[in-house]
Amino acid sequence: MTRLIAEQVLMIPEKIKEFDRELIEKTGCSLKELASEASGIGSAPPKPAAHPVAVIPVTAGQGTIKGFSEALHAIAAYLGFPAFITAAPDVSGLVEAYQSDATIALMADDHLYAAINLKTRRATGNDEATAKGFTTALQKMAGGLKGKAVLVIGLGPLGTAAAQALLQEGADLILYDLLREKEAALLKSCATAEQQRITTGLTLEQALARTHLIFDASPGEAFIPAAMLPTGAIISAPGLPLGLDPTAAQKFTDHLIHEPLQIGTAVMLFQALI
Ligand code: 2YG
Repeated sequence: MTRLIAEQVLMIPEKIKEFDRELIEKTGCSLKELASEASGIGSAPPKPAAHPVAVIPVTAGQGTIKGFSEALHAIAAYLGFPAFITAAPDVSGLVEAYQSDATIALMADDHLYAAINLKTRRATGNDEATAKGFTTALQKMAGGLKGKAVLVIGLGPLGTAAAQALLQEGADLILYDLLREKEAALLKSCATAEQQRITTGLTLEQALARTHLIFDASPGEAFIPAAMLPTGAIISAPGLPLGLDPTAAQKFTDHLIHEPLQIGTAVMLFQALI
C-alpha cells in the first residue's frame, strides 16, 4: 500500500480544472464522463447535487496527510457533489456525517480508502475503483482493448484488480511482477478460458517488445527508461511513484495518465451511488 505524501496532493484543488482539460485531450472524456463509464453507473446517473459528501479526516495509524482531505473535498465538489470536511476527525466526524444527513462518507486510514453510502450501506474501495478508472482511460486512449495485449506491471491489490478489469474489457494480459510467483498466483486464480489469454514469465524488455499498451500499477520509481518503451506506447499509470523515468514521462506525456487521487475518487463516488 503506497502512502501518499503531502507534495502529491497539495496541488490538487487548484489544478483540478487543468487536470480535467488534459484528461479530455488524452482520452476524449472528462473526469465525470470517465468516472460515470468506469463505475458502471449507466447512462442516467443520479444527480451528484442531491448527494452531499462528508470527507472525514482519520488520525489512525500514521495520522492525517496534509492536504488529503482538502483534495478529496475538491474532487467531490468539482464533480457537483455538495461536499464538506467534518469539523472533527474519526468517530466524531462519522457522527457529524450522519447528523448532517450526508449521503456518502469518504475516508481513509493506512489500510483502506473507502466511500460509504450512509443510506444504502454500499461501500466502495479505492483499489478497485482506481483499477476500473485507469482501465477505462487506457481503453479510451487505445481506441478499445478487445483482443489487444496489455502489460500489467505490479500485481498488488491495484494490479490484481486491474487484471480483472482488463480481462473484462476483452484484453489479453502480460503479467509482470518483481516477485515472479505473484504472476503464477494471479494466473492460477483466473478461469481456464481466461488463462489462455494470459502470458507470464517474461522480462520487462520481452514484454515491452510485445505490446505498446502498459498498465503500471507498481510502486517502483523511474525504472522504465524511454529506450525500453515501444514507439506509440500508451501508459495508464496509477502506481505511485511513476514507473517511467522523467525522460520517458516527457516523451510519452500525451499518452500517459498518472495522478494520485482524482480518477479513483471520482469512480468511488459514482460507484457508491449505484
Ligand atoms: O485522513 C487522512 O488524512 C489519512 N488517514 C489518509 C491516509 C491515506 C493512506 N492511504 C494512501 O495514502 C493511499 N493508499 C490512498 C490512495 C492512493 C491512490 N490510489
